[in-house]
Amino acid sequence: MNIRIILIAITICTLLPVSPAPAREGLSVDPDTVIQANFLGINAVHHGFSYLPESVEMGMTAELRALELARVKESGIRMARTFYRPDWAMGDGPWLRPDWDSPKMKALYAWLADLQSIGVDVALNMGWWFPRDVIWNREQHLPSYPDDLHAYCRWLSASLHEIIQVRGFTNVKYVVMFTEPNDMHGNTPGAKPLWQYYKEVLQAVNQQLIDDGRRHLVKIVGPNTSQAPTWLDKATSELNEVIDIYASHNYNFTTYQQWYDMALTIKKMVDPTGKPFWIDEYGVQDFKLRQSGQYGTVLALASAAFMNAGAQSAMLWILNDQYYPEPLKYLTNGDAFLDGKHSWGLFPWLPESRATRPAWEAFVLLSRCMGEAGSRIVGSQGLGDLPIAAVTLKDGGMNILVVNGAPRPREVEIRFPREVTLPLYRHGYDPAASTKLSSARLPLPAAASRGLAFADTLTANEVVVYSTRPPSPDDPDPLVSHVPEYTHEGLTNIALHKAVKVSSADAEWPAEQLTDGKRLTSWRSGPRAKRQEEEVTIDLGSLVAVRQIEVFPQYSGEVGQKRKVEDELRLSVAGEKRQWRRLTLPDTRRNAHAALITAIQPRPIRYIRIGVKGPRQPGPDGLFRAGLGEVKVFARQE
Ligand SMILES: [Ca+2]
Repeated sequence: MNIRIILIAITICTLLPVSPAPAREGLSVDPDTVIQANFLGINAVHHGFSYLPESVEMGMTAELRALELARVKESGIRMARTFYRPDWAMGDGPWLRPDWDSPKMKALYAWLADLQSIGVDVALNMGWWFPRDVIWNREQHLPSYPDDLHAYCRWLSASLHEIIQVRGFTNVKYVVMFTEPNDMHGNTPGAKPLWQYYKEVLQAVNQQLIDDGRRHLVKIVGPNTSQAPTWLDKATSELNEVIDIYASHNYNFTTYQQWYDMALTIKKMVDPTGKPFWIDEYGVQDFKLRQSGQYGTVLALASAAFMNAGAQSAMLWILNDQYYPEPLKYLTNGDAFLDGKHSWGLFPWLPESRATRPAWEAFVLLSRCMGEAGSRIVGSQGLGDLPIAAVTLKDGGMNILVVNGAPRPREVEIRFPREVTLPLYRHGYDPAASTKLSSARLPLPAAASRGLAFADTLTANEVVVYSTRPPSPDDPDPLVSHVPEYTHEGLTNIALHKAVKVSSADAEWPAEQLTDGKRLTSWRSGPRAKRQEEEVTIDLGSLVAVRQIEVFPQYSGEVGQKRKVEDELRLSVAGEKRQWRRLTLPDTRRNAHAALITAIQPRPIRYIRIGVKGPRQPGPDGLFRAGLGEVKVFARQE
């Protein structure tokens, strides 16, 4: 141990009050050992969905889209990984001619332009499911379509040409070859082994891009396997000519050591190739943890682990809650997918709430400070429950991350093997505090140590970044997140599974389907000789202060067009005495399935009544039926 440090430690100790102080933990940074010379930062999966019809249906507006973009900028990510599939240009047919001006492609371009305007790069997923997305819109390779593979390669190459060369979205720099391809969705031609087909597809893609003179446009990322390191051995030995960046992931770890071991396994397999690797997804499935401040600490432990293992980038699953497009549009499952919305994000679906979740602020701190163009991850030595990670910046500065993984305060001393410019700014995230982020611009107590060490105290589970760089004047605030004005935070659909009375019903389309939480399942009236109004009444069971009502038309398979609501729907509400009061619904909807959303001043409501007329044209049997997909009623959760 350096004598000077001991002397300083003694001096500081003598100044402290005579209470039993916790032992000081010694951590160190070695700025001369480079672990990753081209760190691309702490990034996220953030899908280019905001302009898609599916998002518009669920309440996305120009104003909220601008807010989403402002959040992406504020988050500090430098790269977003997004879902993209052949159907966006080709619709539902099997390898139809691509329409590069389709509504979904236009939506993608608009989103890419937004990200380009704030300097965020994009890793574009070239299909999601493997091998299914090589044989778009069918589950099976059919002998009648022998050309699947080449159709896929042509689509991929043409996509890059159109997006990057024609439209100018040069921020698309990476293509991600499916997600979790080893999980096998769909089948392979002639029941070929899955790996064999994956290898063929990647080789064919590579050749197509070379033949088209487009290989330089992007780096190819693969094999994106779950349960790291499945397939990495095969990929590194058989596809090293094709893959530029290796990627793998896993979920549900909560300690530094677990995340580190996972990342180290990937590193060990990739190292002999000399190529970089990404942790292309990560997160924890525990819904309650994700809603808590503690999740911010878990993300920091993971980030420190990935950095110390030498990952070039890590991508959180997912930046914000998003509604997925077809074919996940109506998906509900036990993993936070509810009627097409995936709630794994650091902030909720914006039309529902403009709040951010507690861990958002930890992520902002990590992403903003720990990665930027030209930054290098350098060596450090910490403890399993007190990890440290450090980056040196282009301008000679340094940012150091220390995470207290223990639920008690810790005193730390951070040491250097040679004199360095010490960090002067301390940015802390305290998962238990009501104001989680704090920024100190004052010299740390250690400034007197002539650049060899500094000391600090971390609160329980605190995440701290020490930085040499003063907060930029361009930053709206030194890392302190702006939680925009409260709107609908904590609202819950209280109509879920509530009783519904209907004027008539088809036995196969019962009233319960109006409040089962899914847009896709509908109530439908009995058949009528003439078009007439049917009535549905939802009983909330007691008076509730309702803030928003959403009415979903029944699913018809119809697409596109804006529609006038006109006399199709009448919405009224009442208290215990059933004195009905009419509410106004939006007079048009963006397309056939768009929700009709009515925000109201909170008022006690027990009954919601909707009068609904079916289509003007009768069904094939000459009879008229009305229907509705779902009614959601939002109030604050008790
Ligand atoms: Ca339903």
